[in-house]
Amino acid sequence: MERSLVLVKPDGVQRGLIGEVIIRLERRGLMLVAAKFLNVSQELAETHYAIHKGKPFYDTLIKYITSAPVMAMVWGGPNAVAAIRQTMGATRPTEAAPGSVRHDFALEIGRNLTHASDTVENSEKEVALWFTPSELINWKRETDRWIFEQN
Ligand code: DAT
Ligand code: MG
Repeated sequence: MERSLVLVKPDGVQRGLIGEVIIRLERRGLMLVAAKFLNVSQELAETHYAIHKGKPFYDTLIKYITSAPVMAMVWGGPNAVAAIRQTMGATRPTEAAPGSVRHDFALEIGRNLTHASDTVENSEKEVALWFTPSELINWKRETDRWIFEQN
């Protein structure tokens, strides 16, 4: 099953939007695979955002993600990476599709509420960075056959 790391970043937690993010992913039919609430260490933040090192927004991005707790989750399902990116919306909230989380709840790129893996390759790396194998729950839902064409 394809999986994606999803973070409700500090602004989403502070604004009480953890439930809003979860309800949208649940309603879409995606499956929760893992979840934990944590303060992000400097080291984890730097590894997670290593691809952005050297960019003008890098330092403020690291400060933002380490500034307060985040809700880290793994969600799975068919085409989970693309589906979740779509549900979250484009990086810049003013370019995010109406109905997406970033459109509906955010205004600024530096306060865009969530993170979701951008490719299947990166999703596997991110899942392994944030969670141990034993934290990933492999389970079946009674409704799977009504949501997944193949299961
Ligand atoms: P995404 O979070 O949609 O995967 P990204 O990986 O390109 O976006 O960037 C990571 C985060 O960095 C993004 O959520 C917000 C911030 N960011 C990206 N581009 C930025 C920019 N041009 N100015 C300020 N912050 C930016
Ligand atoms: Mg990204």
